[in-house]
Amino acid sequence: MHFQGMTLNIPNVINRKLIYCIVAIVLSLHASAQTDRVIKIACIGNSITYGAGIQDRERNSYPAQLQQMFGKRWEVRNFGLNGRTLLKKGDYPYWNERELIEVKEFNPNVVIIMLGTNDTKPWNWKYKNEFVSDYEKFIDEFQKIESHPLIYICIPVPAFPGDWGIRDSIIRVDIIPSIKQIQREKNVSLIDLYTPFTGKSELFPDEVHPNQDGARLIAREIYNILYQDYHLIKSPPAIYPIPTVRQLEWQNLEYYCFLHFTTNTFTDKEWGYGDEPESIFNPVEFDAEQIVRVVKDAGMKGLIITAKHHDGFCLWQSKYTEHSVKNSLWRDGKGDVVEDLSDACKKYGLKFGVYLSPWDRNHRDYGKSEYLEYYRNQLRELLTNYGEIFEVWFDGANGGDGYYGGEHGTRMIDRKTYYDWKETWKIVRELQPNAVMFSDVGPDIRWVGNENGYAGETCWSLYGPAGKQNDEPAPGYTKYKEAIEGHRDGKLWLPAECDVSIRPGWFYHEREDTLVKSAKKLFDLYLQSVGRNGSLLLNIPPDRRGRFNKKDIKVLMEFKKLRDAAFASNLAKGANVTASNYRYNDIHFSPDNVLDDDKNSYWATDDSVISASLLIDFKRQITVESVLLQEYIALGQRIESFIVDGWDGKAWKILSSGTTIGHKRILAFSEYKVSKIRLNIIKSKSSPVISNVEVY
Ligand code: FUL
Repeated sequence: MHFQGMTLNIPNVINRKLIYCIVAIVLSLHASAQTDRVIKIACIGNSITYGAGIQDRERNSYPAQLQQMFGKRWEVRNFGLNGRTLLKKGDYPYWNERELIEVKEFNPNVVIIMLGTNDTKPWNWKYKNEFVSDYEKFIDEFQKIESHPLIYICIPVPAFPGDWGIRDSIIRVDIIPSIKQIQREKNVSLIDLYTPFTGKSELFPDEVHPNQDGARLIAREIYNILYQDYHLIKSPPAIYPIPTVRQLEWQNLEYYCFLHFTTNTFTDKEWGYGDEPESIFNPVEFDAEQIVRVVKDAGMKGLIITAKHHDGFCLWQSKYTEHSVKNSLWRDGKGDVVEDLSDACKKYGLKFGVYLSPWDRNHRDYGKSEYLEYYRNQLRELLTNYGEIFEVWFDGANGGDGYYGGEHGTRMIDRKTYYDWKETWKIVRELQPNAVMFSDVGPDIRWVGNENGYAGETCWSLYGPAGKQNDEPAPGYTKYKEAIEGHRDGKLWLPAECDVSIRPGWFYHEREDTLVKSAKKLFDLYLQSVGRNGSLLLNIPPDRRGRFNKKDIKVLMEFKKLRDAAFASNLAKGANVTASNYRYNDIHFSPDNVLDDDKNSYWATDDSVISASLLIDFKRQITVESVLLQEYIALGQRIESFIVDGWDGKAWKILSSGTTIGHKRILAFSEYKVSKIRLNIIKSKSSPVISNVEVY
């Protein structure tokens, strides 16, 4: 036995050491294989990328020089093709080339697109209206690739007068703004190759193609950006659809104000018929600053005014109708509610938005095609004359009885076709490219499907609205009940906005002074909207004086206090945080990132890890009653099931659980005493990416 023991023992020690050694080697190989993974860059472009006119282009084209700068841990491949256009209808569209397939087969981590120069030729640029949509579709081609590459689009280098038909003026006036628009729309990265070449015509011997030194300048610019973005390149692939930049900016607002104010305030109605005399609108004490100050003090980030409700009365000096403040008694017909509010918002640093009811019960042309022109003209006025607009609100209530210029009657419209929404939306994009548009079908944010201010416990920002008969949807014509949860596999990124009034009605009615919602009720709604990946659009109707009623103000401030108290001090600050896995063991993706104040840093796991846990150790006992979680949604919404549990000194106890997280999830529960909290991600569409965890 003794001998046996000896013989067993010696090899055991050796074995163990050997195993440790092997494990260590394997782990380090594994880690370095992950960190040293070759990063593949596909350079897509025309002759400028190809390196036309450059001596020894195999070594001196910009992709070749980029390769030299990066060295062998990167593989840069030149997919440049002479004369190619981005436009599908151009003379030599890149679209038709085998290279497009080859790029996909290459499975790049980075795609750099520099196209557009050949599109400026007159015979190509006659299709300029298709440039943006073709470019966006072109980007879609690469977003579909398995490797989910990070996509960079380039503002092309300048062209100096030459006889190729290429026009620098078009690059400047049309291509540059279009590319900037596309960048925001598709949330891809931008590389400006135009500016670095200003005044450097000597680098363009034939006036269009940069020489070897020019190619070096391009490579250097790209290198600097990619080098800075190195961790981005290694970041988790996006899971589509993802938000646009404007949607991301909107999502951060979370809580903002709706103002329902018009002749209804004076007639005591909710829906004016459209025959109200203009004179009736007379808010003698109207004070935009009083309103905006309250909104600001209440912690809201913006305000949306019913510039025109269904009755058609316009709160601004529209030149297209007489049915407006212009003919009211208020300020001798010189007042402009929209202007005063937008000025006050500017002064107090709030965002400003407009509601323009498509249905107009006053207008004689409503229901006819002429009305569309009227509606769009009004939209143009609002989007041109009142500074920056953050949101345009398109209502779904459409058609019915009304005054209609004295003709009285019922006018029904086909909600699917009448408004030709796509054309109307273009006006908003053109005049206020940063504004989000709200409706039952987006295109930027969706109605949550109820007017009670809450989203579903499961709430995806992904949504694919369907028409009532499963046909083409339209505002006022959707299976709106599905909007409360959205769709896990929805085709569009359309986050939910939860609208609700502080009173039963949207407009002010004295009889509702006793029916103002309590601060506690508003707090619950906050948890059920903002705390469930939506936003809270809270309506507070000014009264007949044109001011907020003191009852509403009181509740708003109490509600603010409740929020401030509930989220006063984040107990997770200074705690120790670890995770079951983090990406490449690279600090850029380490669990600490959930506790810093940077919402753009995050904890992410390796691609293959889709269930993982995060442990927060407070190193002392704390009393906890809510946990706030945020996904880094710029890379898509991923998590579909999770549990939060707490260590009470003896065992793990489930504190709460949920399905989706998205931009923000707040879990409120009864008090627990714990020393550790664990977030267990049970199921995720792809590797989880968490940007923030707070504990209260
Ligand atoms: C609805 C309208 O009919 C209501 O009057 C209110 O404006 C609400 C916010 O939207 O569809």
